[in-house]
Amino acid sequence: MHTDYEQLLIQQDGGVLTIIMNRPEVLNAVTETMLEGLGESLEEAELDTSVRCVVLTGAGRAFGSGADLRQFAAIHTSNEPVKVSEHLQKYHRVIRAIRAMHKPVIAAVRGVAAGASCNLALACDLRIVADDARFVEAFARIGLVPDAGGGFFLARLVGLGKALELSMLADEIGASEAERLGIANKCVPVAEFETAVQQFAQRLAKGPTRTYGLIKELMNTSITSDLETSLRLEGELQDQAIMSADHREGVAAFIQKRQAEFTGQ
Ligand code: T3D
Repeated sequence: MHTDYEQLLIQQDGGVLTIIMNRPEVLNAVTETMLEGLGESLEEAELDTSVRCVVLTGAGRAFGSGADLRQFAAIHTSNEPVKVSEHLQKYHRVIRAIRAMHKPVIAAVRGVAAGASCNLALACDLRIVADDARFVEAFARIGLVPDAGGGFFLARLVGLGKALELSMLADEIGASEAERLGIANKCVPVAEFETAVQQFAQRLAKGPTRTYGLIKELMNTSITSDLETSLRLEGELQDQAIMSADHREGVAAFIQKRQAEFTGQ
């Protein structure tokens, strides 16, 4: 893995690759440089067979404060029309890489996750949060619509009514509310956060990785398809899963009354 990025720290421990957004002085506000690094490192992680789980997190006291508003302010000093949709392609590359990755991607959220940073967390497969975590769809506070995938993932995670409320009022929700709404999969005390994230990620990294990729494909497809499509796809994917070494290992471990040792194949 290439680990030399200007605004990211990349660490690998066994099968767990941790990508840390690293601008703690501005609560990891997102820039083009950061997005390019995220896109590139996530695409590399997909190809690297030694990586079996990815953790996305922020350096310091926050996950991320959304788009860098100082860069926005600089854009608005000129009266030229701003075509932000082209710039958003950089977020979309990151979101596609997360969703298409054939291995689990966890957002580890401590402190605030605002605006585009909040929505990058929502695009991940699972979210483990510290009890000081705060989520805020901050866009409407500055007259913007939710971007960075928020229009897709938020409504699917919390339902349409709640998604509209969170987007229009742009109020913060805390960790326990995020857990109640299904945004957070697991909430832990801040003092235990780093250990809990690593335990959670290492557990996933020792799982049947190839099957996890198929599970992602099934669930990704289910949110935009009908029953018949999903039933057909589950058959196709199960044909692949049943031929995997990890399926054979899982059955053998059950019969031999021992813990399964998955290789990810
Ligand atoms: O890129 C695109 O075109 C796509 C569009 C994306 C749109 C968005 O993401 S819109 C949402 C943008 N984000 C926001 O509106 C959030 C702005 N920040 C805040 O409201 C607050 O900072 C927080 C609620 C996130 C955290 O509050 P708090 O009190 O914990 O921290 P703070 O003191 O406000 O922030 C600490 C420092 O980070 C501070 O710098 P200073 O004064 O110590 O030098 C603050 O200015 C800086 N900071 C925080 N957020 C941003 C930021 N600097 C640049 N951009 C930010 N988004």
